[in-house]
Amino acid sequence: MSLRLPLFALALMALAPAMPALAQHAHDTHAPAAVTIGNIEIKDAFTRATLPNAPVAGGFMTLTNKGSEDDRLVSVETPIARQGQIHEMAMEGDVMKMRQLADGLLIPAGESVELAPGSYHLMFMGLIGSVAEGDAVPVTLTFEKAGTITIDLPAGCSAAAAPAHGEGH
Ligand SMILES: [Cu+2]
Repeated sequence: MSLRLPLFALALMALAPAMPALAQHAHDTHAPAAVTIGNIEIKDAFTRATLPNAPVAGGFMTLTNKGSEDDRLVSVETPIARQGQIHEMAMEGDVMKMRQLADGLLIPAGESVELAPGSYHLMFMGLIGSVAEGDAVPVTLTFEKAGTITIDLPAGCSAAAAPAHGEGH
């Protein structure tokens, strides 16, 4: 018992932020609505189902820096792809293109940065297999100051199908 107690306490601490979400959505993926590492809060993370043989998938979420110092998302990794990148959308001439943020994504102190379709996003390059709706895709995010955390991105319907659903994402 004396050995089990600390483990149990640790497990409780790890689960605590997820509990409200689990209570409401006990039937689906274990993705809590928000998780926190250091001063960074990660909210509403999701990915999308891919079509068969799609080379890439995207990752989306809202990152809020609750600290008084700027932080930076510097890298992203996932077992479903050979490489994770951080992308922005930018105008090149009169064409909107995405490009990699080589220095990562700045998350200014006290501000939120939204990663969303058509804006900043995570890009999983060289997909290994495909992502099906309902999958939970583990993604490891590393912040310059807040450190490293692995979260599950629940996979919604594919981009191609999204407009028909009439949802925000
Ligand atoms: Cu991209």
